[in-house]
Amino acid sequence: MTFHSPGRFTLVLGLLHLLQMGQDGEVIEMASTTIVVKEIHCGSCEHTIRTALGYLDGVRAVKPDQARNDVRVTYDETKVDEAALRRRLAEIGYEPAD
Ligand SMILES: [Cu+2]
Repeated sequence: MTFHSPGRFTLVLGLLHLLQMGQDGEVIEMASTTIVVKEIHCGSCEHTIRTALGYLDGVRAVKPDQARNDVRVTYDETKVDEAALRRRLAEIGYEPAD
């Protein structure tokens, strides 16, 4: 499952924000965050996290990292916020660590 197409990104503003052209040409500001969770055991966990967060409206990209026990998420701040991402992670068994 793919949640974004890197070729569509047109501009990177620092490390935290991206501007992306929407299909009708408007500029959507995307936010990114990295959430540390207590443990990501394996590649199957990574898949579960990608799928569960990817179904939330406004989530564009999910990059779980098993080695670092964290999840990098790129999302549309007008549709979803970090609290909702953290709640979803906890619901599926990956409690945020901080
Ligand atoms: Cu696992």
